[in-house]
Amino acid sequence: MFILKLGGSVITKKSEQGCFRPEVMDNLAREIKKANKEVILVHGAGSFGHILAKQYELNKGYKNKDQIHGFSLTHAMVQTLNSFVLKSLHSHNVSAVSLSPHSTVKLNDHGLARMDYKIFEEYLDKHFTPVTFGDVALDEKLGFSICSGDLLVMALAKYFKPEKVIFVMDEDGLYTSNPKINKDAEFIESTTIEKLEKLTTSIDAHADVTEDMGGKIDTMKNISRLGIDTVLLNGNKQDILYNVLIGEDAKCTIVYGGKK
Ligand code: IP8
Repeated sequence: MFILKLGGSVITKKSEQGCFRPEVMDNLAREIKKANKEVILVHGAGSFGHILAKQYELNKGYKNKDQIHGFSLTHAMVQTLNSFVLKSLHSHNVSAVSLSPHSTVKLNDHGLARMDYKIFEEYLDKHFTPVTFGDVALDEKLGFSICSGDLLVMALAKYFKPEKVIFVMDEDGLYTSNPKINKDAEFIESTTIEKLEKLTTSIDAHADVTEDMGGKIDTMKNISRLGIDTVLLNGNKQDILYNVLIGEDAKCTIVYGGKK
């Protein structure tokens, strides 16, 4: 089985609040259906979640009453994005079911305190495709905070030990430096986490409330420590996801799990 994270920067236009990219999502849904693999899908919040979460400083936890409203607005926005994602999956005959983190996950000081894995298992057993997403969630220490899609990916990878974790992004993968500003940046086809430690790179110029490239590299390191391979690929390009899912060659970066 595979765990796929559909990055918010691919399925939404990150600079424009609440702007979904249906044609990109439709392509990804078509490729997921065509590959016919067992998958758990996690999607980011993109411009449906990050702009409001930043405005209300939700990741700092409960500080003032206004944030309560901000929390519910942010949740409504990411739920809306999730319904767009589901609609696209359904129109491509993927039997997706939504598992919303704000009601199935409890955080503690940004970390995961509880998660209902059994419900994912049960839906998988019945041949559904579970879909979860970056959301706001209750936090035992902070009152509430942000539950990022990457946190969910990490927890699900630990529990389900998938064949691969795939991050679908708006870049081909990793470069030795930021390709947007450095023309000498070299593409990395495969690497290990030890080599990755030495690299400084930037995949996305937009700063999120939950992650930057440093955060993404930390997630990959943790997945690698589980002995699981991580793939980073471009969701804007046709058939890359499909080829990776069926084990064909495609332009992407593989971070090998464990020591290879
Ligand atoms: O886009 C963040 O999830 P991510 C969730 O996966 C919110 O980091 C509400 C900003």
